[in-house]
This record gives sequence, C-alpha cells and structure tokens, in this order.
Amino acid sequence: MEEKSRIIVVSNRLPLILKKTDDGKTEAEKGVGGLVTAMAPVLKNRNGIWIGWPGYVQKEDVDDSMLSAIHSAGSGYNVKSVMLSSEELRNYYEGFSNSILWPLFHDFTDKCIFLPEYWASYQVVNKKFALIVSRNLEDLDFIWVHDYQLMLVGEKLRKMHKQNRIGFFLHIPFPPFDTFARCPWRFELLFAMLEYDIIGFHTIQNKRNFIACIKKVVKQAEIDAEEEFDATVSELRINNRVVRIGVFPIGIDYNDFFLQAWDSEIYKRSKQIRNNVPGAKILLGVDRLDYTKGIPEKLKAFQRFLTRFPKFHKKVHFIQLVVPSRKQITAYADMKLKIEQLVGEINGMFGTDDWLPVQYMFRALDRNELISLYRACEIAFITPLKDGMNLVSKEYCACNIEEKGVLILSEFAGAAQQFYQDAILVNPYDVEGTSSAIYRALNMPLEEKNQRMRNLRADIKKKDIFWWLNSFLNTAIEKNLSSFPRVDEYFPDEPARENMIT
Ligand code: ADQ
Repeated sequence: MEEKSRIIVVSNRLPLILKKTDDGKTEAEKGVGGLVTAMAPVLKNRNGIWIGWPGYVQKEDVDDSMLSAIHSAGSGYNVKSVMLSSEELRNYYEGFSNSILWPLFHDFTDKCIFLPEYWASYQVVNKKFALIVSRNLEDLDFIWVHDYQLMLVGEKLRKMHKQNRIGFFLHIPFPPFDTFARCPWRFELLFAMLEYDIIGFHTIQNKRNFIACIKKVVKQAEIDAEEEFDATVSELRINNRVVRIGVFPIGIDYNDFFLQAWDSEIYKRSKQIRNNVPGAKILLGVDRLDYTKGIPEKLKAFQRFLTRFPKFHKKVHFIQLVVPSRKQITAYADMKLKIEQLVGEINGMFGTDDWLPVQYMFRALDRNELISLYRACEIAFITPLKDGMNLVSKEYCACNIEEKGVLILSEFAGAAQQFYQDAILVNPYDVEGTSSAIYRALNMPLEEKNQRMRNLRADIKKKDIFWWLNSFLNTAIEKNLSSFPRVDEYFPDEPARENMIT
C-alpha cells in the first residue's frame, strides 16, 4: 500500500445509527465502538471510504449525500451505502449469514438451515457490495472487507478484473474441517477466500483450521511446514499466488474505557450499584442474546454454586445483562424463553424477601451505565460456548482500575488464548467445574487478584484496537515476513484443569 493510497472499508453494517424523526425525516448518528474509533483517523488521513448497509430497507429514506454530509462532519471520511431489499435481508442476512455461517462457524451445525435460496441471495448481495466498491475504486486503493457476511466480495471484485490489494478479517471463529465440510457450498467459499491477498483471524487455532481446510481441497497449496502451526503470519502459495494468513487478536480502545472508568459520575453510579446489595459480591455477565454465548449454561453453573455452597447465600448477587439481537430468528426467541425460565427458577428456589440471587436485564445499556457496572462488579462471568474474541472481557478489565476484580472466562472464547494465565478458565459445558470456579474467584486472595488483573490490563493496553489495526495493515503491505515475531503467548493447547473437583 503506497503512502498515498486510500483505504476502503467494507462491512455489512455502516457505522451509523439511522433514526426516523417525528416529522418523517431520517437522521444519522455516528456509530460507537472500538472499530469505528480506530478506523476513523486512518480513513480520514487516507481520504478513505466506508461501504456498507445503512440499516434501512426503503431506498427513498436514505441517500448517500445526506449520509456523507452527516458522517463526514464528525469523522472526515466518506460513506457509501449498499441498499438491501427485505427479501435480501431475509435470505442473505438472516438466512445465509446468520442461519448458516454463524452457527456453522461456531460449531452449532444442528442450527444450520442449508437452503439453496440463501446461497443464491448471498452471492447476489456480495456482488452488490463489490459493485459499489468498484464504482468508487481507484487503482492504488487497499480494500479491507470485514466478516462472514461478505466472504465473496474479494472474488466478485476479481471477476470485475480489479487488481487492487484486498484484505479480509474474520471476526468469528473458523471451524475445523469436519465441521466446515458439512456446508454444501464449502468449495465455493474456500476458493473465494483465496482471492484475498491477506486474511486475518483472531487466533492461531482459527488460522490452523483454515489452512487445514485449504490443504484438503487445494492439493498444490504450499506452506512452510514449520511455520504452519505457530507463525503469526504465514504465506500460502497456490498457483503462483501468495495469500498471507495472519493472527490478529482484536483489542479495544483501552484508554477510552480506562479514562471513563475514572470519571466521578461513573464512580458515584458504581457505588450506588454496590450499595443496592450491601454485603454481597457481584458477578457480572454481559452478552448479546445468542446461543453461542452460553447464558443458560452459566445460569445452571450459578444455580449449582448456590446449591453446593449455602454459606454464600445472600453474599453473592449475579447481574446478567442480555442485549436483544436477531429477534426474527426462532432460535433466538427460544433462547430468551429458556433464560427467563432459568432466572425465575433460581430466584424462586433461593431468593428471600431481602435477597434476589439473579438480577436479569434484557436491553442495551448506554455506555456510562455499562462502564459503571464494569466498575462495580467484583467478578466478570463470561462463559461463551464459542466466541471469536469476546470484547466484554477486555472492557471489564480496562475498567477495573482498582485491580481487585477477577475474570472467569470460557476456554472457548478467543480471548482465552490471550488470557489463559491470568483469567480463571472454565469449560462452560462443565457445570460442576464452573461452579467451582465461582467459589475460587470469591475466595481468591487480594494479592493474587491484583497480580492477575495487573497482567491482564497490561496485555489489553498493549494490544489495543490501534495495535490490531496497525498489525493488520502493516502485514498487508510488509514485503518480507521474516521480521514477524513467533507466537509464543498463545494457546497452551490444553484444557483448563484448575477447576477439576478433587
Ligand atoms: P459480538 O458477538 O457482538 O462480536 P463481543 O465481542 O463481546 O461480541 O462484543 C459485544 C459488544 O457489545 C461489546 O463492545 C459490548 O460493550 C457491547 N455490549 C454488550 N452488552 C451491551 C449492553 N447491554 N448494552 C450496550 N452495549 C453492550 C463479534 C464476535 C466476537 C468478537 C467481536 C469483535 O462475535 O467474538 O470479539 O465481533 O471482533
């Protein structure tokens, strides 16, 4: 990528929140979140463009110039929208993306609905995105495509004879071959991915899985055998083409969370949250409503903990926040019912007139409230059955400025590969072991908590969202790969044993 080359970011959703006003007009607000914050200065400096779906179905409601004007005012880069019909949303988004790729890549194959019309729509919509990119493209532009909804965009651009460098980052896990192979369109997806110049994953395991899949289907794929398993970045050579495959664990805007956590209003609010449950230690769970997040399993582990350790009755309080998502898909509605039933069961079984064991909230919170919760709670209880990374675990630690908190984390979250030494790792399917982990967290000596939290925070600070973005972009342009560090801080490749009942 030349110094002057622009960056074009392509993602399913634009970083905007569109709202209808009472008089029928559409207003756009800048999106929030680490990716947008980190990307904004890069796009601004390079005169970049962000291309995506604005979150609205009707074409007449949204026009690019309006979006650009509003967005550029705050961020200094251009926005181009890709409009989707309600049928495309149903088949491409809810269908292929969220009823095939999402469950398949998270190892929930029983939830996959392999309908050919989903695949047809996925191809059409990916081509639509590619067309908008091509219309706005200059020769030296670097194109960065994000996530599983858009795996074919690179290939569609190549079919339009675009020779630009194109990168792809997968925000969710990449499954092992046995799982991936069930997809009826496995070859098409893999070959399409090979049209990118660089592909980024969160973890070494994802990278290994991807390379293993490629080697099964492309017989002439060559990769340095030694590098294959432990290099941060490897080069795959296929038919004179080189595809770089790298590990780039995404981070958060650490300083932003850290500074906000010091705010006096946040402090006051976190005190209030604490004072609501005097004498009790608070466990916190924050998850999007999704079957991958392991919320029922987590509730069962908490229930088991209360059964096994009655001395902790009235001494713990579990706040579980669930953010509504993908309401149209049946599996999500079922999950909500299951969670509510379990919360009722636990509170009914153990609650008294002055103690509610589980406080359940089903809504999105504003950022100040979320940070106050992070500050107030002694234990983050994060137990996904599978997760690409899990940013909540990083946000919790960044806000834990007193360094007295404990992170209980599923070994199946990408973040576990970074934090395996300082978090208490659990297998979320192991209800007994997870209940022991709660006990261990509650009894951990202060000095040990301090040390672990300090280590976690140092790592999160070092590998923040800006580090992630630079690592990916530098790898996209770096000529010689020998300068890349070996990965030694990742996965010990062993399950957590610490919480085994002895
Ligand atoms: P998600 O599945 O959305 O992301 P996660 O990484 O935990 O999962 O991010 C959730 C985000 O939503 C966090 O930034 C959090 O602050 C916010 N949030 C959660 N609960 C909230 C609430 N009640 N109110 C307001 N905000 C809330 C996907 C992958 C992950 C991967 C990320 C980034 O599934 O594995 O880490 O992308 O690559």
